[in-house]
Amino acid sequence: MVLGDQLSFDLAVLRALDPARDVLLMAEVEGEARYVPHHPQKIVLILSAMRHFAQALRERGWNVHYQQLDTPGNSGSIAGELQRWQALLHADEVHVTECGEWRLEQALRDAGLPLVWHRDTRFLCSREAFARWSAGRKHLRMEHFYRGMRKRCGLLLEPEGSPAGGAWNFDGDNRKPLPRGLRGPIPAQFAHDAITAAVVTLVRERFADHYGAVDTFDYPVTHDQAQQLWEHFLEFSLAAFGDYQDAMAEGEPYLFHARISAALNIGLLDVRRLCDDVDRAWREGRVPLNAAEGFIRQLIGWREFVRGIYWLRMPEYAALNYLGNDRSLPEFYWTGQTRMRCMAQVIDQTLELGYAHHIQRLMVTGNFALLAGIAPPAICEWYLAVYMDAFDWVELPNTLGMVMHADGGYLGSKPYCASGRYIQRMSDHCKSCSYKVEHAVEEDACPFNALYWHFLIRHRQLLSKNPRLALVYRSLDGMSSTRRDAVWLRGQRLLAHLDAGESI
Ligand code: FAD
Ligand code: DLZ
Ligand code: SF4
Repeated sequence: MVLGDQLSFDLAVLRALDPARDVLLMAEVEGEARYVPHHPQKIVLILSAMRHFAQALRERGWNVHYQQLDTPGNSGSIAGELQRWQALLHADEVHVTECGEWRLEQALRDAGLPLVWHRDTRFLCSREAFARWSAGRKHLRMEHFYRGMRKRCGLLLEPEGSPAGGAWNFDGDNRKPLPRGLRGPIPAQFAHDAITAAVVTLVRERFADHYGAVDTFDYPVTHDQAQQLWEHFLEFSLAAFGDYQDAMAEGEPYLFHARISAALNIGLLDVRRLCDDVDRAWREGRVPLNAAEGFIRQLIGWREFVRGIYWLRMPEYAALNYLGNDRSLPEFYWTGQTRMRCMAQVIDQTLELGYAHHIQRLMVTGNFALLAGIAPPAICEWYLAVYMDAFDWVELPNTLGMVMHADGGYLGSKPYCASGRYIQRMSDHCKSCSYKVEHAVEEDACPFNALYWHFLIRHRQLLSKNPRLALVYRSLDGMSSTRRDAVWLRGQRLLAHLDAGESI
């Protein structure tokens, strides 16, 4: 079996099997598109990339049984297709590579098939290696994991093994707001060929009930196209990636970000090659160290770290709710209909492109969900549905752990809560917002401000002992009681609007 996010020529099952003897199964199934309401472009990406990959495998001599979504008899689920084909082919063994999602892996284990599992070697740290690394540690910190990975992979090291530039992490240099007038490069775009055009038509007809635009799809669907996207990033964006990694700007969805996560997560790019290219670009003096280090940290640090945590802690991880949140997700997350300019900008581009960069996800839509006390399963479902790159192994720890602090600080040492001031510093959204970022309690006050204080007040018992929040609790305590009551009341009013199903 080759799943829709396993489109790599060096996938473990492909290496283990024999094209002269074995049969490959690839299946488009309704169930994978509907278990959350995936963005229509994400469905287009997976189905089009699967069809291209099947074609490429056949050209390499494989016998591929490819089930299209509308093939008669399609059972609608991966497990169902495997059962059907195992019976039809009288297959003695069914070989599968570790799944990206616990849900699917469990469904396959429960399907009564003669499964032979293969490790997903496309990741640099196996599930077992991560479990060994984490054993005996009370708190898992990305920075410690990352240093080990840098050494193991030999990236950005001086000849004697010390970190290039004398430090492991240059994050402090990577927080610059965008200077006025600077814009990101024109993004690489990929036109629809006949396969993609057919899939777009299919998805438009079948998934009209899902949120998000379909016609704006311009993602790479083959390995060659993904490589072009990557080279475009290396040439035009990587040098500025570090400096403006946290910046946000009106009308600039990508800035200097790579936009490679979707292609990487479905197997069209290889993480080790990406890191080697970036290491080389730095050694050849084409990009500064803070850019190269910042980028490599995301890939061998955060990406591998969150995957490790996912497999270490599933399935109980998904049920954690440290802060006891129970609020439903406001409707405007699906429509962008809110007066908050920053939220509207991120949600609109998400519906249009299936993309938002990390700081938009963390500090705008994520921060709002944290401050407003949204129930973790509701916000996790949203992130899993709307982003092109979203798979449970990477989405869940980022949302539940990093954004919502629902694991009580297992993944990150403090919640990334912030007032409107952070968004004002890192973006130009506040200038065109109908709320005033300088105000906290008035009717026109930025909702992030009162909600920020409301969040800190209502979770004082759980959060005030965190040394990384000591400063903010000191400023809360320094507030006059009249002011504190006023921000609390404004926060209460905003939350009441949300509970009444009203937009703010
Ligand atoms: P760049 O900014 O150019 O970064 C380069 C690469 O680093 C990314 O392509 C990605 O592979 C990796 N990376 C960066 N940050 C992270 C991270 N925190 N975790 C894992 N990998 C990272 N990323 C996903 O791939 N899938 C998701 O479902 C996903 N959900 C997220 C949900 C939330 C709430 C948050 C805060 C972050 C999430 N991320 C997710 C991480 C990050 O936002 C995206 O990887 C990134 O925005 C993708 O865009 P890019 O390729 O332009 O990334
Ligand atoms: C996301 C997705 C979608 C929309 N459709 C399919 C599909 O039709 N067939 C398939 O094999 N995979 C699909 N996928 C990817 C799976 O959801 C993914 O393999 C699991 O989430 C496990 O990572
Ligand atoms: Fe966002 Fe507040 Fe700024 Fe408006 S004023 S854009 S709501 S941070």
